[in-house]
Amino acid sequence: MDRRAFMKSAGAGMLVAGSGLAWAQSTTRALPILPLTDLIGGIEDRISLALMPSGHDFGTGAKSQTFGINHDYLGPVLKVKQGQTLPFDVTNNIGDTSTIHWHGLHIPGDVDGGPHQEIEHGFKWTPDVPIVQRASMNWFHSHMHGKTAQQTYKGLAGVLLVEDDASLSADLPKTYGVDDFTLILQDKMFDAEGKMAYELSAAVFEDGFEGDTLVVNGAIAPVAQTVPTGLVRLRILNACNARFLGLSMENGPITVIASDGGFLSSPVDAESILMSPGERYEVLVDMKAFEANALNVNLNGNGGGFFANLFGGNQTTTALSLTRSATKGFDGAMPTQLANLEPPRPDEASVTRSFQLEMDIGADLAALALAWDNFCGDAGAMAINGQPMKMDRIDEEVRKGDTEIWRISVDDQLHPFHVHGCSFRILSQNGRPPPAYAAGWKDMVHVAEGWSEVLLRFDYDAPKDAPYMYHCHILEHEDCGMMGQFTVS
Ligand SMILES: [Cu+2]
Repeated sequence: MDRRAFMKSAGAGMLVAGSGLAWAQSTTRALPILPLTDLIGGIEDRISLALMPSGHDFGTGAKSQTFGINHDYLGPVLKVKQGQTLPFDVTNNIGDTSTIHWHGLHIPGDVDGGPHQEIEHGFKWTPDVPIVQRASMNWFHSHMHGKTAQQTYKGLAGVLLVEDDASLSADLPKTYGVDDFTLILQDKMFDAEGKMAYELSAAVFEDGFEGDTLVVNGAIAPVAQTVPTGLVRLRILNACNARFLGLSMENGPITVIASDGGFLSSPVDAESILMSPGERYEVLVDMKAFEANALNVNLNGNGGGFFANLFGGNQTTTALSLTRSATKGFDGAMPTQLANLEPPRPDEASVTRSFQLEMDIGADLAALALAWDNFCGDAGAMAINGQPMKMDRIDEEVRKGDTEIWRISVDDQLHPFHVHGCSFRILSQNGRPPPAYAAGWKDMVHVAEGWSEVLLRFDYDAPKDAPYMYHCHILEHEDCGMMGQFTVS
């Protein structure tokens, strides 16, 4: 084993051996339905999002110290419509500076909520966010440079569902909490008292922080829900800091209807799907076909290491079990056509850029872990194209309206790459065509051996003082400097 393979294995081993597997899987809890703020009918007041410290019981019987947005852990599900402008009042009372980034939205840099739109403790940020894009599942989370991992893990995240005329009239399940569910999947570590834990070490910097316990909407899995007989829609977000999740159904294939940026052209049946941190997929479950079904999650979607396998790390966990009731629900059939999705046109690209993600640029990660209070500081331990993220350096300048190809490569393990300000199409993922479920609109791409290529276009301004970001979505890597900045004009 080389050094990195050993670090990876040792890290996984410590996590599994030193932890509370006992918290998991012993009880089935009810699926928490995240509170919905439905703004489809119109927006009368400013939309308040209050970031605050709180306490939350994930199901261990103990209250963990958390952050929440209007709630004790995570935020509301906001449902909005294409054409609206969202007047946000984001107030920060967490005791530290933060930001809220709208992940997936096609919006100008000055309202994007990246590291340059800091909200100091006790202050309010009031962006007017235009919703221009098609129906899609987006989310919002802390993007505070150096502290994104810690703040998002503690609960600064929520979901933003964009609908449009087509999605609102589509023959799909859309009764929230009845046949249409939003699921936020996360992995957590709990200490012996059942309190959520987060600690950085050299190994954690290498892999990103991985917990051993799957949590769904803030409750330890498995969770259960009774549903009507008919089609059921699951809108799923992987909000883990670092874990790739392998998703499958207990019975039958997993049927994917939408990816990060919108509907696929038609439903795609897969045996399993691999979901990186930051990715969203929408899935339909046919509850006429089976009396009961379950969404299963392999916590080692990216394979795990030697110790992970040794300690039973390659386990598949039930995330959500569904039982049908006698109630008649959404009566439509499985759709055959969802959207008009043209094949990507790489011949339209006028610029190609290359990005090399780098884990090891010589920093002492163990010293870094000791130096800070469980965040990455500004030490620049990781890089893209040899440069760790610097707030005052612009790395790329993009011309508005140009179509470009971005080619991303890595020096070792699997990383999820995210670009702000657009949705893109994947031309190749690790040198191969993307799986059919990832061939539609995306803002995340997996990068391992070989390279991945995406086709993108930026239509909004991002000036020097409010640039967009591109970065690894393993949050500890991002915090450590695996991020760059670009302007659009
Ligand atoms: Cu990474």
